[in-house]
Amino acid sequence: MKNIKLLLGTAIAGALFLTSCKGNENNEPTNNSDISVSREMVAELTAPPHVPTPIGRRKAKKLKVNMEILEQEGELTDGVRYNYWTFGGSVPGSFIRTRVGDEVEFTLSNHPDNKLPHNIDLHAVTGPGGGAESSFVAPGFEKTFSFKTLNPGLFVYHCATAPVGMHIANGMYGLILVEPEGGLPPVDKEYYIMQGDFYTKGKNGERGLQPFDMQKAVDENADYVVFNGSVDGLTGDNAITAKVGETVRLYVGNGGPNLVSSFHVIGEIFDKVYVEGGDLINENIQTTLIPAGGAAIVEFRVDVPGSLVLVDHSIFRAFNKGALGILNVEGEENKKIYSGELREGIYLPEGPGIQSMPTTDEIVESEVPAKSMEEQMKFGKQVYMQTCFACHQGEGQGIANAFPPLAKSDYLNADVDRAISAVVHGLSGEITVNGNKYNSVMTRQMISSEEVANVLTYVYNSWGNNGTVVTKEMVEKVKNK
Ligand code: HEC
Ligand SMILES: [Cu+2]
Repeated sequence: MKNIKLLLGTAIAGALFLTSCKGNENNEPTNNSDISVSREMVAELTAPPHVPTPIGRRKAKKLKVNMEILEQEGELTDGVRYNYWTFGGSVPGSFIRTRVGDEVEFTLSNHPDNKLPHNIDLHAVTGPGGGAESSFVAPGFEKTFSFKTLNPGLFVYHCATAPVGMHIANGMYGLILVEPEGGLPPVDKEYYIMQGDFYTKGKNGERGLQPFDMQKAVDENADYVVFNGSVDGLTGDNAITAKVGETVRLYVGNGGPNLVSSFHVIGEIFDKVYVEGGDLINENIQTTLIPAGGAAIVEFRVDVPGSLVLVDHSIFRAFNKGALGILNVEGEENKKIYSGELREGIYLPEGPGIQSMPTTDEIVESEVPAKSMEEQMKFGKQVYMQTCFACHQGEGQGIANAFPPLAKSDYLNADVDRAISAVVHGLSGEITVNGNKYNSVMTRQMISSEEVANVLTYVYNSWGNNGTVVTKEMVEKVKNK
């Protein structure tokens, strides 16, 4: 009943809107080009997941945007290096925040150390190539062009230098927000997230510096699909945060180059979605589609504490290719809204990070063995955060009645071979850990002997455990039993 009323309300509002539109059919789109600008200011640019200060009530201005292109090596996932091409040194590139009527004076500088010419096509621009033609710039040069923001909304920008797909695949995309007159309604937290697909010569997880693979890109066969430029771009230290009761607004873009995102937050419902980043507001949405080269603004209030999990709900991308992020919500439980423990722990049977391929696939032995205890702890932590974390939790505390603790676990500390076996062969049936019974299944973890040794060494040397050091040889022995 309520819904019908709502629908009717929307229909009536829609009809009104249409008629009012007709009233000024001619001056409606040109309106914003008549907004006069007063004074000049330099735009604040931010790296993801942050966004610049809201526009609020500020008047239209001449807004100077200074963007530097940097080609730089970075980490796509643990041990996997990639030569990123960036707008402003991050993937996605710096967030640009404007309002309708701003006169943007855009200076694009191509760092002298770069190897290639680049340019920028901003979807917020009305003009040839979205600025691409006027901004084409060789290494060691800069170009300035200007445009007026006519349409409010959230827009993608990207490099449009041939081969365009390759420039985008290497990370050359970002978002520009054009706020309406008076600004967007205030919220408590705002974040910047962008999905992208990556194509590497080596297969998923293969270590070393990985060159771009043109054929895989043409075939749309992505090795990685990630948020904010890398597999851990939005997890661990990069996770975003909010407090119970706060309203959260996410500016979500999709750089592609190929894949469309089915953007979803596990454990939340979007109260509002600005569909495709435009004026249309949809309400009570579970998953919103974000096209390659498109964006959406989503808003929700966080009501209960826990870790919300951001995914591309084309779900193998989330669990096997990296399209997974975390929003940590702190605050008081609200049993009226949700009664259980951290619900996403149970929903994520495969773990939050990159998962190895099914058992039919060979386990790739990593080539770079840990050279010291310190390195073993470091590599081990990486494996833990990718593979074990979702079930056994960040501090090894587990989840009551579902996943046993690894912290101070008597089961773990009593028998190292048994612990190795749990990881390499899997574990099922009733076990007792610290006096509590668990009767569940842990599947065989598809990681190399080296990684098993590292992760168990990390576990044994964390959270009050007995300090056992596990070697690759010990793992192989259990494997070959
Ligand atoms: C999909 C969830 C899941 C993942 C991922 C997972 N485990 Fe487990 N783990 C379990 C469950 C469930 C049990 C208990 C199995 C049972 O009831 O027989 C368990 C049991 C264990 C135990 C023995 C019990 C204890 O608490 O000491 C160890 C050790 C262990 N896991 C280590 C790991 C390590 C190391 C990783 C990462 C490489 C990992 N697990 C990944 C679910 C998981
Ligand atoms: Cu480029």
